[in-house]
Amino acid sequence: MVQTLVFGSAQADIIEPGLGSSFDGIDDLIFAGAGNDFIDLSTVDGNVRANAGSGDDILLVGSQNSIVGGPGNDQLFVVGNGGNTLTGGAGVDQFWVVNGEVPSTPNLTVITDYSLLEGDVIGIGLGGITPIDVVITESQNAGGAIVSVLGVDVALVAGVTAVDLAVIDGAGIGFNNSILIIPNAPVI
Ligand SMILES: [Ca+2]
Ligand SMILES: [Ca+2]
Ligand SMILES: [Ca+2]
Repeated sequence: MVQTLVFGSAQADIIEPGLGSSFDGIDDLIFAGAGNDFIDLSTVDGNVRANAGSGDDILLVGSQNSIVGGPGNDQLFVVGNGGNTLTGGAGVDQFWVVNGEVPSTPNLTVITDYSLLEGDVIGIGLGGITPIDVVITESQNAGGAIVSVLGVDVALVAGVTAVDLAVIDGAGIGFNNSILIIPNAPVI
């Protein structure tokens, strides 16, 4: 259990385990700093924590990790089997909780700060998916809404209720093979 601290620069950085350092990602702590950073932790299944800082960042994450987009319009992608904690921070963030594959067993990725006011978006990217494949229900024991894809619970969206969210087909707005979950129209 060696914890490596990894620091980016004030410019755009590419950070991934094995690149130019001894860090393997597991149990490590990453601060990317300012700039539009790209952090690829898709191969890491184990307690890596990353904060992308300011800038419009892209983060890829495997399983059982915790990532923070920070200020800016960030894109967070879950590539592994789930169980991650995602925090977008200020800005219009995209939380892609399914990318090409639905986990075989429920393994909730928690979105801690989905913001209806900022218009954060939850994405489900999967060939052939249609809006009826995505169901949003009230969480029974944790405050939030559960996102289920093809019958598998994949995400807990903390701090919102199911009726706050709307499911739309992404194809009409340039996201082919994607379902997007966006803030429902406000009740007047
Ligand atoms: Ca940086
Ligand atoms: Ca950021
Ligand atoms: Ca946000």
